[in-house]
Amino acid sequence: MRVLITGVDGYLGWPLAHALARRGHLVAGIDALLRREWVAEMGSQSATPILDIDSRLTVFREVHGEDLRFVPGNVCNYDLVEEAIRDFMPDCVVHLGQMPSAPYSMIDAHHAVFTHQNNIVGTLNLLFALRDLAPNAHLVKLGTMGEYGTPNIDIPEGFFDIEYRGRRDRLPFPRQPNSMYHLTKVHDSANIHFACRVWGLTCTDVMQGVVFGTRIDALNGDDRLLTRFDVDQAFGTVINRFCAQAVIGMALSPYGRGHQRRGFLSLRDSIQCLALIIENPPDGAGEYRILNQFHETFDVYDLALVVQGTARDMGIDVEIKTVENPRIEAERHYYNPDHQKLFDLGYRPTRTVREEIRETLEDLGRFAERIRLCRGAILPSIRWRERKPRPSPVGGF
Ligand code: USQ
Repeated sequence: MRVLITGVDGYLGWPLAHALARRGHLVAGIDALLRREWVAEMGSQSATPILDIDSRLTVFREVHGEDLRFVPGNVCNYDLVEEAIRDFMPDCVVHLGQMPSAPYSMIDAHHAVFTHQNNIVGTLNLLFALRDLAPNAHLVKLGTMGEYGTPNIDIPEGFFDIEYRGRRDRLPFPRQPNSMYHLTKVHDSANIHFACRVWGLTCTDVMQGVVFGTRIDALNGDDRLLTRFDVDQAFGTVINRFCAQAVIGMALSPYGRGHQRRGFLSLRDSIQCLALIIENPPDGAGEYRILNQFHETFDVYDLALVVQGTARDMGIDVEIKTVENPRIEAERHYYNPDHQKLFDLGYRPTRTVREEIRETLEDLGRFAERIRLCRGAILPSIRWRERKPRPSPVGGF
């Protein structure tokens, strides 16, 4: 299969490219390398030492005997998207090329507007280019479980049956996201649904939970293939941040009461699921398929306890200290989302969360010095209701 990955330089994009090449697919990628700049703007760097993009491409060829066809540039540039699709004629486009951080989108008006423009325009460009040039290609779009928010009822996979004033219908489940970033994904979902209904495009919108971990098997323990691993307040996700805090002896930081519940899956399982989705497109043209992609749900404080216990088994003693919650979110709530469709496609979780946390701690131990350099970027200063106390212009805005 010919697979085009937008955001191929990112946390998910880079390992996905390797995994797909190993499964015999031909891979192309687009990236503007903005993630590297955003993390630097937060005063941080990837805890894992990652190669620059030219070296990455050279190593890719060496490992797979095949080029990763790389287009440097931004999916917000329509001409670039059109040319990439015309040149490569993908069977599948995996759209990961977005700004993925809730806190970054909440810094101030500039960052919120930038996030909306960047994420929504990029998706629109892809939808139009697919309509006009490759209408039979399958778009796999990375959405987020955060689109749904935390309603006090079960969460289905995208749609639910509803009876209202004596009439019945199957409708999109309500979305109540908790950040400007998560809102962009909601707007994307509406645009993608429209493109399926009106233009007959075939899309899978992946409501992914919080991803964590350092490894996938296709990286084979070769450090040149490592994917990035962020630990700062904006781009580090919660388990990754707890693991990074543990290896430098910094207290783990659940926000508020710490009983926020989310769906989690390891990097390795995220890649496994994306590969399954790519290789098993929806049956019919015009289908808009939504999958909830996570392994297990956890309470943030319980995760801190798992990281603390696992670290202790490895001889690292670390405290847990809750910090004032910088976000506006429910800190104790009902949370019961469905996630059956991926299991029906063949998803088999590879490790328990505890095993995966142990491997992450082992891997990060080697990079403790790099994490120490980011120490000042770890605790939260971006608040949902106040402007961050420093003017911060966004690249390209
Ligand atoms: N949290 C803490 N302590 C920390 C960091 C986070 O308690 O040090 C809490 C947050 O308040 C939140 C939960 O952990 O309740 C998850 O936060 P997160 O930063 O790990 O994840 P989130 O902001 O929700 O975003 C991440 C990815 C995003 C993806 C999303 C999936 O950055 O791209 O869309 O996970 S989900 O959370 O299911 O919406």
